[in-house]
Formats: sequence, structure tokens, C-alpha cells
Amino acid sequence: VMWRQPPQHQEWKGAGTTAHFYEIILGRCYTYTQIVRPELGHKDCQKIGKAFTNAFLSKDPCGSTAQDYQPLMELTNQTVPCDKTLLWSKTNELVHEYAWVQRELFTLENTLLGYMADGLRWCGDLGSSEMNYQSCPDRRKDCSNNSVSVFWNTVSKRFAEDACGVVHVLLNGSVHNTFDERSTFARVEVFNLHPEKVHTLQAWVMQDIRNISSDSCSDASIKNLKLILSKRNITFTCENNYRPIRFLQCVKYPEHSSCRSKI
Ligand code: DVN
Repeated sequence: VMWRQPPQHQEWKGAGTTAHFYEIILGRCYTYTQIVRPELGHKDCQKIGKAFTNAFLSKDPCGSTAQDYQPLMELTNQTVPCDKTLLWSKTNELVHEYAWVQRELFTLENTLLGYMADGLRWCGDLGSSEMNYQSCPDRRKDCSNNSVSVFWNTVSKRFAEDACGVVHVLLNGSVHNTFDERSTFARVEVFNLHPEKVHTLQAWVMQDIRNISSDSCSDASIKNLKLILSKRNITFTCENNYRPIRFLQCVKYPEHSSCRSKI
């Protein structure tokens, strides 16, 4: 007898685990520790890969906790030099272009764990030891404590806690909330900088070169960031359209008027 398959219903509203997730994280771990940062060549990528999947397989993907990721966190500790931490919000493309050129700067995605997970999706299921390639919880429509969001909150917290010296942040002056209180930068990173170690947060606020407006550093949301930091005893400085990064924007739009003046 041929039984009809039950209709395939999507369990969650978000896209499923990235195809070949395990092979991708394992390959990225080896690329990072052997080629990008050979000083981390002693890290055990097999163990790291297992710790990553053990954090979410056979578990409720809406009941993820920081504790689930502790073994993975312990295997991937890494030192970022003082003054070299680069945070960002709503500038995903530009910040990584800049970090690619200024090699000594570290965004989270330039550390081992951020590098491994960048752009991927993953989740498991309480009733199965497999990954769910069909669907994963959407953080708005299903649950906020899903396996991916909890991961980024956990690694972002550690990244901020570990920072020292001057910390930089690249913000977007062409969006409504340049400092968005719901962002990972605002919710997690600002509150986990240690004032004993981090004396200054320097913001670079970049505007879209195609529509440059007035001073973004005097924006209300930036004033809010300044206030939060002053309460935390961290000095805040802000610079509009930081020239080295403006040059990167000009690589993409060389004919734009603000790129044609002699430099
Ligand atoms: O400093 C960086 C880096 O260190 C990181 O961990 O946090 C900072 C960047 O995150 P952000 O401040 O939230 O910046 P964005 O631009 O608002 O979000 C960047 C990406 O992370 C986006 O793809 C967000 O997904 P979205 O809003 O388009 O659905 C995503 N993101 C933000 N908060 C998230 C999240 N993904 C999962 N869970 C969250 N809580």
C-alpha cells in the first residue's frame, strides 16, 4: 500500500537551516584558523563544530539559552587587541569593506565565531536529532529566543565585554534611527562595554553618498547614545562622514559630486 504523505506544513515562519550547514562551519573554522589567523592554528575545529551543533540539536528552537552556547564559547575564546574593536549597526556592507582594508580592526565577523556563523541560519527540533532544513523560527513572527538570535546576543555580549581602550562603531546616518534601541549594538553591546577597560566610544556616522544631509552627530538618537554612555562613565565622540570610509563609498560611486573634488 502506498500511503499518501501528509501535507508538508511549514512549522516556522522563517527560512530553514542553511543547506550544508555543518560542512560550511567546519570549512570556515579551518579557513579561519589555518589561513586567516594562523596563530589560532591550535584550535580544534572538529570539537568546535560538534559544540556548535550540540548547542541546538534535539532542543526546542524557541527555548534557546546562552548556556546552550557556553561549551562553544569556551572553545572559541580569542583576544582582540585594545583599540581594535569595531562595532556597527545598519552598516553591514560598509563596515566589512572597511575592516577588509584596515586589517588590524576586528568586527565580530572578523573573529572566529562570527566568521563561522556569518550569514547562516540554523535550528533543530526537540523531537529529532536532525537539523530542520524546512523552516526555523522567525524572530518577530515566532519567538525572540530562537537558536540564531540567542547565538548573536551571546557572542555580541562577549565581544563587547572583552573590548578595551577606544572602541569604534560605524553607524548609518541615512536611516531613521541612527542609534536604534532595538539593535544588537544598543541592547547588548553598549551595556556590556566595561567602563574600567573602555574609556571612549568613538562613533563614525556615515551617510549615503547619494543623499548627504545635515550633521548626523546632532541627531536625537545620537544624543540618546551619548546620554547612555555618560551614565556609564564612557566618553563619547562622534564624527560625521569619516574620510577614510567616505573614500570607500567613492570607490563605488566615483562620479558622484562629493567624490570628484581633488583630495
Ligand atoms: O556591532 C555589531 C556586531 O558586533 C553584532 O553582533 O551586533 C552589531 C550589529 O547588529 P545590529 O546593531 O542589530 O545591526 P543591524 O544592522 O540592526 O542588524 C544586523 C543584522 O543582524 C541584520 O541582518 C539583522 O536582521 P534583520 O533585522 O534584518 O532581521 C540581524 N539582527 C539584529 N538583531 C538580531 C538579528 N538577528 C537575529 N537576532 C537578533 N536579535
